[in-house]
Amino acid sequence: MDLRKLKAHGVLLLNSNGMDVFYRGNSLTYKVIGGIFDFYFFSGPSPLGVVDQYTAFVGRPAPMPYWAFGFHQCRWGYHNLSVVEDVVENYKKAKIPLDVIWNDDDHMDGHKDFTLNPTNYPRPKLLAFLEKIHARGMKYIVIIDPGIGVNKSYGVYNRGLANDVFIKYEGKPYLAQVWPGAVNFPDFLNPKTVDWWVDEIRRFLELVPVDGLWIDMNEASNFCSGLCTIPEGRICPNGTGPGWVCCLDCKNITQTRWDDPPYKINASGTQVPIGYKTIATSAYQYNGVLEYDAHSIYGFSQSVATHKALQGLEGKRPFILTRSTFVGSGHYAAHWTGDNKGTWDDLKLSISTMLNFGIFGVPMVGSDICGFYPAAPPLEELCNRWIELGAFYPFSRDHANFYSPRQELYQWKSVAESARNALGMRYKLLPYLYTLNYEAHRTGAPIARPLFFSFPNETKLYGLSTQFLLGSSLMVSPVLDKGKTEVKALFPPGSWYNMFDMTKVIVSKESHYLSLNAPLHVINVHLYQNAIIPMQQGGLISKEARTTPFTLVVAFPLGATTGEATGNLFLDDDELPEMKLGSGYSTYIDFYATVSQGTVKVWSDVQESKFALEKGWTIEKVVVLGLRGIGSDYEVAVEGNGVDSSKVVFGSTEHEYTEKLEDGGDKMKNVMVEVKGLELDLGKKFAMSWKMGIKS
Ligand code: MIG
Repeated sequence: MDLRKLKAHGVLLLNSNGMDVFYRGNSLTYKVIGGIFDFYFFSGPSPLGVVDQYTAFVGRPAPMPYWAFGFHQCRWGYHNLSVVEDVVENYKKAKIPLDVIWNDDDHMDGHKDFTLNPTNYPRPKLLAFLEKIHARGMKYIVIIDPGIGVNKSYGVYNRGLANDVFIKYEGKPYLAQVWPGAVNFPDFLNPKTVDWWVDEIRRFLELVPVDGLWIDMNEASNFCSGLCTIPEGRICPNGTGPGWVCCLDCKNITQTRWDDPPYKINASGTQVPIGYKTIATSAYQYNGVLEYDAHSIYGFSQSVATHKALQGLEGKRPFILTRSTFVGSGHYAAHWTGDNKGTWDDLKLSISTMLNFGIFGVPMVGSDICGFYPAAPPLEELCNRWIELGAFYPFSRDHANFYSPRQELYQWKSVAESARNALGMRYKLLPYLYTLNYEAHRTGAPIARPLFFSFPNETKLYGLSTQFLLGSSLMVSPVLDKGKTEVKALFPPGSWYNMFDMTKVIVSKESHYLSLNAPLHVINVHLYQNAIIPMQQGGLISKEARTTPFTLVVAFPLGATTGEATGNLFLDDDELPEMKLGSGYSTYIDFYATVSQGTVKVWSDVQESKFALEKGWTIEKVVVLGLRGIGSDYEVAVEGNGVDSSKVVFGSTEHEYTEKLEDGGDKMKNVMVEVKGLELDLGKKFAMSWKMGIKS
């Protein structure tokens, strides 16, 4: 996407060959080593227009289940089930939200996909554990790698061989090495392979009722390079050295132009062959497709096959997390940004990477919170700041390497407090995040967006990668530097309300930086004017949080005597494969508010009320920000439903500006009106109004 002279457009070269891409600010150069020049231009002219046009073409972002927006805890090295149980218990004890617990390959038997280690993860105990956490609404996800262990006593491999599902080299399955030792790679372009894969996942779900699958190493990553054979008389891996050292007998393949093309792309640097530590580029996939041509879609093809399996077998909305992506991957899977480091630099980088993937049509994205590779300790301060930022990644997961010190959020008192604070806000905002997922699915709009998406005319914002928006109206301004208790944040013009203390507001006349207070436990999140945000009470598991009453937060421009605000809310049964209206299990609500001639009105319009009414959701509170004067004489009317006015409490409070105002402005008060004690049926239209009397 390119944004210049206030207009955005997009360019796609749909090509799965190796390439270098150079963007030099005003030119884009592709150096492509094969395939065809299949170019597409998306005319925008707004950033949202570009992603809408782009995702209409490559596939709309996948709908995610509600719980996927909860918090996830993972690590490599949960040696046995007791450790996992302990982690879940500790989250509960520390009162830190947790929806999903993950296993890396520790649950596997000899690193083999779809197996359980009988000693460390005995099936009956694992099933009992899953029954327990499922009853609470929690979920469980495990990893799988594409490499299938070459092992005559391994059913997955034997059935794969029998069905001829693997990528070939000179007529034989191409031999590589990953964690199980020698492996073959399934050829997901082959329909037979897809059938076999669906069947293996079916078998696995019978073994363990997992709620999603994590597909790793699918670039594909290979510990060896070239043409390999299993060494005779030697055990590989022999169990003493680290498992990632190549122990097969391999020779380089250099004679072909597919392995040694004249132009060296910057794959793993330009000094190594393009087949380095992956599938040899002169191998063949289904129907005579050369690996040289198909290399970039290996992970994509695995996402498609895995999605087919989960959707078809369970009839449920799949959750898949993939490391390797290609054009269109967002239609099938979520993405994490791979093996980052526990450093302040990688904390910063996570923002631009996340924002890019939003633009690529993969809006469900996040980085390993607190970092995957351990950096020089201490981690404590960094981990505080990382959860404060990571609590607002669309996909929010703490994950660590096998060799890292433990870094679950409860490991430090300070991190636990920051986590309760930041994730506490996330869990109140779940209905907003989920509605953004619906919008992403409908229109490609990223969940986390660069600021220029909402303010394309503000050229100052174009290069900003230290703050971002959730949807069009929530701005997150994290601390990204060690030892800082302030954050310099850019504020586009308008009124911005602090989400943690709504009496605080920043009014900006033109985009400029302000210094915000940000002590260790504070993350700055601001709500923009003209918006209505649906919130709930939060909780420790999204399933519970989802049943609590709603609050609507309405933000007008500060002190406006005429103004309007809008917002929306999408609700559905998140187990349904599709996310859409018309299913009988979904509701869509528009919220509106106006202030004009001293009268404030707030109302809703409901499409397909049945689902929301069945669920019994209510609105308990309406908060209106930015008004002038003191409110009185409220009136609430709900279509077909009375309001017990004896329970309703109407109040308005005046607040001084507490945040710094750089460009002066008149010292107007921020009046906040709260209408509490409501029991409005969310599924029914309502309308309320009151008068504002300006005190002189
Ligand atoms: O060679 O499964 O990016 O998240 O913990 C490492 C072990 C393989 C790489 C993934 C990482 C995961 C790790 N995997």
